[in-house]
Amino acid sequence: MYTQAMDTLEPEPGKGGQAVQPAKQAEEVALQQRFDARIDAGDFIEPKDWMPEHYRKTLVRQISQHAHSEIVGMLPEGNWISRAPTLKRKAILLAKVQDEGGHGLYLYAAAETLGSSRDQLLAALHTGKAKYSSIFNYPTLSWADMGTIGWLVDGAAIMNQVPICRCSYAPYARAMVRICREESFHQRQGYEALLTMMQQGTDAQRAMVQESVNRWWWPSIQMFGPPDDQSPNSAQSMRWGIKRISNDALRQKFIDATVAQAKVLGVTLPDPDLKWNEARQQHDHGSIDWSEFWRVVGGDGPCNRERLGARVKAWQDGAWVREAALAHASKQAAAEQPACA
Ligand code: FAQ
Repeated sequence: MYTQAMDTLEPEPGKGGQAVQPAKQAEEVALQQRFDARIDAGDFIEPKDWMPEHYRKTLVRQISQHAHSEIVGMLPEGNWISRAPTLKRKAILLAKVQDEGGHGLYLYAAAETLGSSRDQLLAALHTGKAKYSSIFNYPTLSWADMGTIGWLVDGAAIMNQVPICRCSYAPYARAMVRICREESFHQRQGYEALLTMMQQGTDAQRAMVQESVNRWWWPSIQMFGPPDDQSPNSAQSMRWGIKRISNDALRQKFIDATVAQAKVLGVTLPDPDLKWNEARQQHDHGSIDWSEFWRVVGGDGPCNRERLGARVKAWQDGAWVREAALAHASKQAAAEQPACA
């Protein structure tokens, strides 16, 4: 009869399995205890440190989904670069979309430190196995959407991402510090673009801004993920210090901050139940359509197929660049080999 322990641990070659197993198990337990103690003490974990397999997998899942969101997130805005109304707005939008590509690269690099290759991560995106943020499956229908994405989508992204600067996995935390600085610029440029249209624009431009806010409000507050009691990953991720603040608490902070900004802008947030609750010192809000959220996450949003199709095409079209880069790298390596006497 095999015990479960004998099933899971290989005996060391040349040694009696029975004697070695307890030693190995004791070592695993000690490593786990040391890891837990470091997490409890607020230490950062580096790539070469021992970590539980589930911690590694959770990080690869979250960081790669985050990276995918950044590069898929380039698509709805990239769509408007050629139609920006002025050279200034075009330059800002170009820089912003380029920044999102850079964020994707930092994040793929952080995920690679956990032992998954870039090709594996991208294959998971292209085959629909890996998720990316629900928000990027909505279409950009007007120029005002460029301002609203900056204000609401980048605003929600910052609210979610600032706590990740203190994530227990150091390479992710370090990437987030740089990313958050740039996201802050993104949020401001969006707000400023909307403010310009609201304060100096025509009635048609003000109506365009309001219509855009009406479409993006609910998807933006869904970005924080499902309610805490329906979030399967939250408890463990909070325990490990990967997530520092819960989905619902971040969503509430975002709503509270955004109401005041909407007042200054002069737009109405499309939720008749949104009001200040004196007792809670927070805003109450209407119920969120979670069935729509899960539909979009499951692949059936307005633009899911188009977004994934664009990413797959970019990967296929770029094959010659990857091949050329690899050929160049191997030529360089050969040239650097010392010549034989
Ligand atoms: N969309 O148990 P939880 C940006 C999935 S970057 C799609 O709560 P978790 C910059 C979740 O993956 C925006 N799927 O999961 C930009 C899980 O499925 P799985 C991206 C979602 O991981 C701006 C399942 O639901 N930001 O915007 C979503 O603990 C403008 C159960 O959920 C990040 O990725 C969603 N919204 O918490 C770019 C930040 N929400 O994997 C261009 C880092 C949940 O078990 C233009 N990520 N799911 O199959 C996080 O903070 C977390 O992963 C959450 C989800 C909070 C997103």
